[in-house]
Amino acid sequence: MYQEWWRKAVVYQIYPKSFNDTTGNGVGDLEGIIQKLDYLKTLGVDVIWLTPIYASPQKDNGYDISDYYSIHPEYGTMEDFERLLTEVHDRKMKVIMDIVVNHTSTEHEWFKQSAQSKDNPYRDFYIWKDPVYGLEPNNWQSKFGGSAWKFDSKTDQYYLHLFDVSQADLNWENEEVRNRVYEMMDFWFTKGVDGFRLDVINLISKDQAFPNDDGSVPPGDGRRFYTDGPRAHEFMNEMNRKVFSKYDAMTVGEMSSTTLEHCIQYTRPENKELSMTFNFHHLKVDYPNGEKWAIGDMDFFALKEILSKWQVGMHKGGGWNALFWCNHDQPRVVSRYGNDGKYHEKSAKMLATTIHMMQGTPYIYQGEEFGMTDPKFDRIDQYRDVETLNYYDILKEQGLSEEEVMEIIKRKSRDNSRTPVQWDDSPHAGFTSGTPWIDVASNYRSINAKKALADKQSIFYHYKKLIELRKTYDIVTYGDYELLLPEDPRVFAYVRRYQDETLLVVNHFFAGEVTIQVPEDVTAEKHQVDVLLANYHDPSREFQQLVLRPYESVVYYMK
Ligand code: TEU
Repeated sequence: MYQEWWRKAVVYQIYPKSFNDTTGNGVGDLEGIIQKLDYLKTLGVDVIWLTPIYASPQKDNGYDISDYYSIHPEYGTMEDFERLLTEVHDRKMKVIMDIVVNHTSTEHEWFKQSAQSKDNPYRDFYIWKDPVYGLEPNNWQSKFGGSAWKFDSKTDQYYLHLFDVSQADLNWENEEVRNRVYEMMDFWFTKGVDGFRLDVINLISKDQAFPNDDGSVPPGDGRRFYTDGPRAHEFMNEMNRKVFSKYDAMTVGEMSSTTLEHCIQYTRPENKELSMTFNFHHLKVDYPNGEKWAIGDMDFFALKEILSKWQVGMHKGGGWNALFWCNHDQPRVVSRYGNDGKYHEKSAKMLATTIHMMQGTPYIYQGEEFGMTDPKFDRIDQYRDVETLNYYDILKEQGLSEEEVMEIIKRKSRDNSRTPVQWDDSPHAGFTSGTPWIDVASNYRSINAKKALADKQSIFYHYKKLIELRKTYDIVTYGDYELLLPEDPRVFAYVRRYQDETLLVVNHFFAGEVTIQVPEDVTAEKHQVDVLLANYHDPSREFQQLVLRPYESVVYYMK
């Protein structure tokens, strides 16, 4: 049994820009995080993940880094960061940094040098290609829309950018690039950080033939030539050997469009690569035909099947999951797979239980712990995200009306999760004394942290309890997993088993009432039955035949 500290940890993700502003400039800052550490301690989380706080032109809110060694001035100074680290450590929590090494900002000194001339020593730090018949080197598409290649007339070549045009992909074939990255990671570990969240790290190794993606109908966007690419595991292993293995580090890789097999390889301790991986398959079950920028219903069977496949597969393969519903790129889960109206509180708690009682390390995204919802902005001028603004144009060009486009954006935009944290019911939700960089959601008077803290029945205390259960019961960390009632169209039920203990977790994902029949072998020969957690005050104890109310969720412990 593996005992690394991060297997029992719960992580809290902070998007600094929207967390807490103490200067009145409308943008969150490091001091603002320091002031909320006691709040996080009350919640009970172990690790804080900071999305990028490095110097950046902020075209993609910090995922476009121009200097890995300095703090973005709007957030504070290096001294502020060091103070933050100390304050976190004093409270027996840890900090992981978000590191973006698939690409840098085009304002990074490396890129500026690289763009100077073909014989500049930094030329080979990035991926430059000649035009083919006067056009792009291949048909690969940027994840933010349009071609992944940008022509630079200064040297008559194209550079690759899988994301925004201001985010140029680094050339990982170049050993010098890799060593510079490892050196930079050492710098942060030496400062005292406890690990990294590695942005789109499974995209760093590209097929060096850079083939056109025309093998399928319609043609692909190129991802099959760089996702979990030819040298991805080799690079991860090298990074581990040269950096991570020297520290008691926690590392989580963000894996775009990956597979179970690859994630097992990335995270099996024997392979010496990463601690755990994020994947996104369970967050695409409401994409019609795989299309993000279209509206579809949640496919509940697919949701159960995908999460279960990863639970069973990672456990069997010796890998480790990062568990999450929300992050800064996803709409709020309560608005998406739950109900942000009448059943707001019930469904938020039910969703939390569903994911937190699984095997893996759970992540909570700021505001999720008291049920923040999508803001449902109606006007395009309320949105800030580069991807959203690109797709506004793309969808318009496809002939959709303003109303149709806004309906899609309202449901899909990454800004849904980027509105300021709703701390209280004062102006701007207590986030800032100035004008926030993005509007506060209009429901902040009814949904905010202050109100949640004052009510022992709130969503906040449900999350706190889930964290405590993980600390108290080893089965939550180590138990295996079996999906129950796979054919049930409304209930997500599973069992965890560990030594002589069993957890039965039942989650009703819809309104109305439903009766389920719990298979007899689950309860056979169990003498003690306790309810560990529920979102109604009187959960049924007659659980052979269980009647579940709207969005009802119960965790039973049996021995
Ligand atoms: O995201 C990677 C990624 O592929 C997404 O989740 C992305 O937002 C989605 O494909 C868009 O539809 C990471 C970061 O989390 C994201 O914020 C950055 O914009 C991106 O990398 C580039 O660094």
